[in-house]
Amino acid sequence: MAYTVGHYLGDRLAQIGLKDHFAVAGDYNLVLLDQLLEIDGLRQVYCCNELNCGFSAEGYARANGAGAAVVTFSVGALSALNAIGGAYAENLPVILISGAPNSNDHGSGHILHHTIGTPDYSYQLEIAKRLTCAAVSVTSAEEAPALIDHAIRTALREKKPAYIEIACNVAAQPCMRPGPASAVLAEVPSDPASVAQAVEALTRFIESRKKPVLLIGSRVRAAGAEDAAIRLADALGCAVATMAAAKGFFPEDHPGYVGTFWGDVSSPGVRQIFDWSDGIIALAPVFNDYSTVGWTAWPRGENVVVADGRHVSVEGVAYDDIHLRDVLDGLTKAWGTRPKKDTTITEFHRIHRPAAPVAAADPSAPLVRAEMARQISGVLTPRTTLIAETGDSWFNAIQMKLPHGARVELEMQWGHIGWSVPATFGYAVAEPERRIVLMVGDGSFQLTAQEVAQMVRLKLPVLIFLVNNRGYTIEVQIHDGPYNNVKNWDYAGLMEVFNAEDGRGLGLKATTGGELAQAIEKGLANREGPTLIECTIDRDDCTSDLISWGRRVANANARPPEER
Ligand code: TPU
Ligand code: MG
Repeated sequence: MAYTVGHYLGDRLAQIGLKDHFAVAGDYNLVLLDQLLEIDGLRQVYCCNELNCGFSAEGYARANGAGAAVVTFSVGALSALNAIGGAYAENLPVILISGAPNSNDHGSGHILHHTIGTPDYSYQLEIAKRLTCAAVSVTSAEEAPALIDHAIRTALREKKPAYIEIACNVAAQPCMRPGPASAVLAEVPSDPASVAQAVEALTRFIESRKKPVLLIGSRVRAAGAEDAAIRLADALGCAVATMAAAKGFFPEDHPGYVGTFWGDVSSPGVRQIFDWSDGIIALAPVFNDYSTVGWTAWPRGENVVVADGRHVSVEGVAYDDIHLRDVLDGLTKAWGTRPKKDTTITEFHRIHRPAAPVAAADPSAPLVRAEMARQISGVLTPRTTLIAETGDSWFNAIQMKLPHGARVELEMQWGHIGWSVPATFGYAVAEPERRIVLMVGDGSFQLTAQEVAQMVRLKLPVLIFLVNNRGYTIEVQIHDGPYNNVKNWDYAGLMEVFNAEDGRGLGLKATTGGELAQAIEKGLANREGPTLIECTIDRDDCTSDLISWGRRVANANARPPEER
């Protein structure tokens, strides 16, 4: 059997650790899909539409380190590109692979189906260039290896998505075989001089401060610096907080961990410690309007050091070409056995009294948000990943105390409602051994609901908490109007539709605490498919954090144009 361009691509995907790729079929990619099916150890997983396909690959990348989605030209790829924008925003190497017109048609003046009706097919590549770190068009077998490798290598190095389009008549053309995986996996090492000087500068900075704190940002995972941050926290002994979007990126049972720093909606006591601190070391943060609570809590100035994945600046000097983890490990080593900088954790324990556990509600009383959140946090184990959708689900998830090893996935930078359903599907495909729990609002669910059918198809025992509060409550808090009401659905009833003749998904309704507890029990026992529990709560029953945060974000949105 001839070795083909499609085989080359498939083997490279397998070499970088993919066991699955997500796909929606179309005539521009059918031959390519045939080639990919022939790769040992690389499963083809299907999605209902290309937006979901992109988000599934994004969720897969969260669990697995990288993901891939294969779609058809234009009608497919343009939908998937929204999810690719999300992967860019969220720092995830997702490879979008699109079938493309026959190489003979490029530049021929022919008008093809599925295109915008002009003979120039370059528009998709041009759009993809803006949303990826590398975008290539493969129109001959000879150039395929170099182009495919460039896209994959760049995505892995930069932790950003890449785009590969392959002309439909080239996918099955004979091709060279790939060499060792290191050609696409090898990282560019840190510049040792830059690391050494950054470590020196940071050591001086910390020595000169009495009350340092560590702030863990959402890019710390992409930087591969989560473990190095723990080692540094051990060495310094100071207080450590996570930013909202970095929930779960630092162990919450660590002795230095104080909670979420998020301005006015920080965990109790955390804002005070940050206000008191004279040295904030922010590791791979993203300071945007959401994370700064409408620009009301933006750590900056001379008491703040901001370190990014490949760059650190300390007191006006930029240290480039570093890996954050190398700098953190260098700093940990340099700190050695010097006295701990633990004033901030000591003070935190003085001002903060742990709250009493929330008492269970009367099991027959109508379900309220607090009871729902209490019961959901009860299903978290060290092997759980909680995926929380845009909406009050964010705030509920962020307030939960995570057992060691539990993870949370949020999409706070892109914030596409509906992301979580396909992302959960992708995550569950990658991590069948973990307990996967999704918390999603009714409004968000309506965008991408059909992907639950793929969980049914693959018998994934995902636990879905569908919060039916009859609308876009997060938007109600930011700016209300009739556009925030949604048509009610029989969400639990949908499971029958998705099951059809052979599925084992379970759809349950909870209108009281007692019903919710029973539904959770049934859901945990169902290993043959997803369980969707529709939790009915009042339209304005939300966290107080959502209300405070929403008001501040609305204020930031409402700033009048400045006079020039
Ligand atoms: O818990 P809750 O009610 O806040 O969540 P739900 O019901 O999922 O409502 C989410 C409401 C929402 C909207 C409509 N949050 N952000 N948006 C704006 C928005 C619109 N379209 C996309 C693709 N993403 C968005 N974030
Ligand atoms: Mg809602």
